[in-house]
Amino acid sequence: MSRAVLSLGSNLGDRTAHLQTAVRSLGRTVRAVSSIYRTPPWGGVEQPDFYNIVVIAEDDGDDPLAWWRRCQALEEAAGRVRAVRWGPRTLDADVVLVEVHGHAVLSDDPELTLPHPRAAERAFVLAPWVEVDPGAELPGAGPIADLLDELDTTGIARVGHVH
Ligand code: PH2
Ligand code: MG
Ligand code: MG
Repeated sequence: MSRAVLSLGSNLGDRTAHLQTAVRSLGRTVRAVSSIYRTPPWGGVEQPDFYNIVVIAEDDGDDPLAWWRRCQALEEAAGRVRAVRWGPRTLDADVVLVEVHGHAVLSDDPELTLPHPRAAERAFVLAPWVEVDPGAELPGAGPIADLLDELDTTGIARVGHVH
């Protein structure tokens, strides 16, 4: 049994539709979906605003890499092209945290580092995550609500829902 916190983002094409399709593809694993947040681009590349959500999902397996493979498949299905690091994309699907049998997985596997090494610095991850799991903690960093308090949330706004 494993539980994953996934961060999905889109800033090319129909951003809502890309998020919607991804959530549908996750199907019966989905336990919670945040509102859609419009977020200014993080990371220094000039590009359109992102739409971001956080999804909490569960499955019966205990392989954290299964979540990474699912995320890769979602990006491929959205026709993602890898051009610029931290640049524009139809869909980015990141695994933020995985718990197996209730315990957070810590991993420095270069393919899937867990928890996500930059989650604590990213209001576009923490704001939607706090909405769906306000008491959550990021191992090694602390309660996500406290982490979010430390960040600049200027320009972040809830703009809708995935249906
Ligand atoms: N994803 C990035 C780079 N910058 N900025 C926002 N606001 N949202 C994202 O999802 C995002 C980003 C690359 O993963
Ligand atoms: Mg990302
Ligand atoms: Mg990614």
